[in-house]
Amino acid sequence: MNRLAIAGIIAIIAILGVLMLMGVTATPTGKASAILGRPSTISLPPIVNGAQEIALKATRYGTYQPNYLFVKKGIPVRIRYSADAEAGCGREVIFPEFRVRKYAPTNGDALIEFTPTRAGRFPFHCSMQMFRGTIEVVE
Ligand SMILES: [Cu+2]
Repeated sequence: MNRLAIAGIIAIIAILGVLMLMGVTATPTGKASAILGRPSTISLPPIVNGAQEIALKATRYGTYQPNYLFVKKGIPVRIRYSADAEAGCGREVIFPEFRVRKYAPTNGDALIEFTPTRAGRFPFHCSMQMFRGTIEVVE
């Protein structure tokens, strides 16, 4: 092997090392990471009547509030889903991983219920993927 090839391999290993330190390839842990929009600390929702209860809202600004959710694997999740009057297409939310598609009513909440069975980060979004969020299931 010539020197150039060896230098190239060393550079690749160094880049991979940096990416790992940044958490780019990390699996869910409590550590800070470079995942876009991911809070650096995991905060799990309170358990109400046996389910992890979360209030999720589609805002008039084109965002879900909050847009990053943590839940624990194996415990039912109950999301109370609402939307601002001007939320437009964000009134609808889809969680592909959990086969959920719901519309927030004009007044009050839609109930979304599922039990996460595997750890990982899963997207949720409106039908056109303009409103976006992530639900992270931790062990
Ligand atoms: Cu949309």
